[in-house]
Amino acid sequence: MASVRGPTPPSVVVVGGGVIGLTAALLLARRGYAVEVVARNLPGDSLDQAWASPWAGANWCPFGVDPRVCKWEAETLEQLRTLIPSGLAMPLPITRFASSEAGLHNHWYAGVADNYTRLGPESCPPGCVGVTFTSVSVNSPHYLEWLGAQCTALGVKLRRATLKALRDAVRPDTRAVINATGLGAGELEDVRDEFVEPIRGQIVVVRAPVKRCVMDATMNHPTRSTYIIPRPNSGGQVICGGCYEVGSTVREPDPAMTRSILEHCLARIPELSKDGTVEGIEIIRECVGFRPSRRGGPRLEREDKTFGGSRRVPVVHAYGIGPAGYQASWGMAGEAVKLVGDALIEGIVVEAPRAKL
Ligand code: FLA
Repeated sequence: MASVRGPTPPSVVVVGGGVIGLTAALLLARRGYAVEVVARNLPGDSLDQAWASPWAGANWCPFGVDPRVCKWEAETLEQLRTLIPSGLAMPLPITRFASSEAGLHNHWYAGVADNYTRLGPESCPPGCVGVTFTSVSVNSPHYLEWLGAQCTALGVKLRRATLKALRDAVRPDTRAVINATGLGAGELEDVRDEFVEPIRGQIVVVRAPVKRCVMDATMNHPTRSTYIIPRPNSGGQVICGGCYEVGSTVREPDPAMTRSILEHCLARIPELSKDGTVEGIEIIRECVGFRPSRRGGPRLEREDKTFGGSRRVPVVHAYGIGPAGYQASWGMAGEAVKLVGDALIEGIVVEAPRAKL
């Protein structure tokens, strides 16, 4: 991808400090842009339920067959593998169960993930299907801090601000904007995307000697699934989930769901408990986070906007990835950065035609 060198590198503003925004800022900075990230939450902040990224389970396990997302996920797995030697990403044997073949997404990533193996019926819950492969996981708060450090090392400015509109982040020298505001895209006055919606996730963070992942979508329940994801560099923390409640904004964890999550996770990975009982599981905390999703799928497109005055500025919208933020991050951010480059090469920053007096 072209880089932009020169006396005054073009200035690009990234709005949003989650995994997509920070990855886009890093890719822009690596290509020589002058980058400012403007965000309500920044790496290192304590947990805020309005900021999805630090809550994520953050493993790699595709959720569907949208060709765009599959491409982003395949590219991201390649990038995450390069972070294994440093310990930032952890290789993870994963077992995935589904109620039917449809839940295995046409096995599209059989050639992408290492050691992809279909399970026989004897290794699956009755009547279900399954596969195993080698995934990776990251410790999402740590990973965000790593992204932030990589960005600042390349001169990216991280500025904390709560914006009412994208225009509040645009400066006279801003040549392009990346809108990576997640659920914020539904609230920004000059975006107001009505398709943006939260998908509520409740998890229990426990401590246990577990180094394998199970993703079990065989519960015949519209919003529940069972997943166990060990976190690297966390002193043995394991994410136990969970639920996918579309549109729910309930912030408090439901104690009954916590119990149910632990029972289902324990049934899949007995070593979660010191004595085989739910009471023998060392609970660190219960959490509720809101996946930044979008009806119809993620939005990745350029919109040339006039922010007051006459100058039009290319805005690349990059949000709505929902539960796949980390596992699609490098691919999605990379495509957003390419759209910025294309826009600047086209010299889109032109004076709008002046009114004929
Ligand atoms: N991506 C995580 C989530 O959506 C999962 O909670 F891995 F747990 F699925």
